[in-house]
Amino acid sequence: MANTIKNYINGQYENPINSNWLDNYDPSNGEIYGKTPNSSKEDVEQAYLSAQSAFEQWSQTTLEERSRILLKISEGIESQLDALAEAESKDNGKPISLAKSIDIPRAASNFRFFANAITQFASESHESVGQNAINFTLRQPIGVVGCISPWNLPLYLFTWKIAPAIAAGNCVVAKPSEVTPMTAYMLGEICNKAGLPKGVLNIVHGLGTTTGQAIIEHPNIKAISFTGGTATGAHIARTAAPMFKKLSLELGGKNPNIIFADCDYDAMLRNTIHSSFANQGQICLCGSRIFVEKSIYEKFKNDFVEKVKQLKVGHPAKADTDIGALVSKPHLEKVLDYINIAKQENGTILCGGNRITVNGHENGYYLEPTVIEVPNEHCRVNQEEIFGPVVTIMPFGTEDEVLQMANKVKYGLSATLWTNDLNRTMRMSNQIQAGIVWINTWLMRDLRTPFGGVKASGVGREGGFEALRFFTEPKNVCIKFK
Ligand code: TXE
Repeated sequence: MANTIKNYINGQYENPINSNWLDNYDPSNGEIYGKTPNSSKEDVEQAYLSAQSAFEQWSQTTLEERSRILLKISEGIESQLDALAEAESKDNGKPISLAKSIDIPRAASNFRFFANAITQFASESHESVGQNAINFTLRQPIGVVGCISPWNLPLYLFTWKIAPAIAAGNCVVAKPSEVTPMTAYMLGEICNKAGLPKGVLNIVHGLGTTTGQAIIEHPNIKAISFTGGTATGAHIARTAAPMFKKLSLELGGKNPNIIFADCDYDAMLRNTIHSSFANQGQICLCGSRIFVEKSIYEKFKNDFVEKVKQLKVGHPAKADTDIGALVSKPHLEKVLDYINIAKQENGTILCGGNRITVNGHENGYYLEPTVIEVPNEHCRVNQEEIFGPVVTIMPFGTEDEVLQMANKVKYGLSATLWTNDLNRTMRMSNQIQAGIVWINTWLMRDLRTPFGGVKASGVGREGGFEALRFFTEPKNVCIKFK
């Protein structure tokens, strides 16, 4: 069958040992278009053994050589921009324009960034003055590490973990989401062409409950970097804790987008469309709770809804599509359930709210972009992560009031503020419970910055030297001299 995905172990493509396969769906038309291994414990063990045997040599490879190989992988991704973007769009349902302009270029940037970062990574030294001693810190690779990624930004998030892990000298057992395995599959060949030694990266495909579970339970996989749902993150933490694994958990969000009357209105409106509906709203950073200062609430509501209605929902491969298909049928059903919950909670659907069909692709998972005016901040659609093209809006009176509402959720990933009052930006940035605060912008990323959340949005930070610190163990060495 065409589009058969295989595991990538020790530099080779392999079928799953138990010949267990999953169907791979095309969200744009609901059809099965390929198959993916549902790898067992035995496959994960093969991947682990391959990583383990590559570790000694890879961890001793010079930084210059590691950096050179990572740059080659980055170039390999860039040289296959069109093919990778096409595959990502088909697998995930996202518009091809987005895959081409954001997802795949960012996957290349991840490798380029960590190729450079590792050459600048330094460790501390402490002179024990008056005691004739000096302390310094070795930052040593951990060994074999596990990287598990989700379906919303498939290659983008997969490489965001793998690149720092191997740059720091580790060997990796990685699992992409079983819902979007295609570009991770293609990465294996790119790594071979770039000269990545066999076994440094091993990619196993399959369900979270089988393949993922085998990775997190493996006694010798010493660190897990995970991005996905909060419930899965809690399960991973419970499983890994008795084995004292190092964990980086990047989980869900329910991020506030707070709009004050003094903001640059046009820039805010443009960006708010984007922060609400980019990637069909399936980004953990989307500003899914919109709070608007009372004095401009009615104007914003009218202007925003009018603009949302203009967004074009269409086949992901079409160049003029703004909103493609949701990733899977169960996910579409989950999002539709939340729209029903909103109605039961006396929310007002200002626009959207329905599944729609796209001509010629009647079984695709398409949903209208949806704006819900909520009666209060406590309702479920304002508290729980929906992760689809659905936002809530409500007015607020004062800065204190909106701060309280913004912080009154279990999540704390990101927040966006629209205001030109510098004092207010400082006051609110200090008090808002989030790992990232954007002022007058959204999802502006500098890969050197710490990335992650607080509360139920996760533990640890990715990005820049934070990622290199996560993927290394610090060791203090103290030298006494005479
Ligand atoms: O994610 P899962 P799901 C949120 C979003 C979404 C919800 C559930 O709200 O609706 O999570 O999505 C692997 N051991 N986010 O169910 O299951 C799984 O195979 C090891 C936010 O699709 O968390 C996949 O590779 N691994 C998020 C990865 O975990 C396991 C992005 C993520 O899947 C596992 C995606 C297990 N027991 C969803 N169970 C974000 N933070 O951006 C699953 N997995």
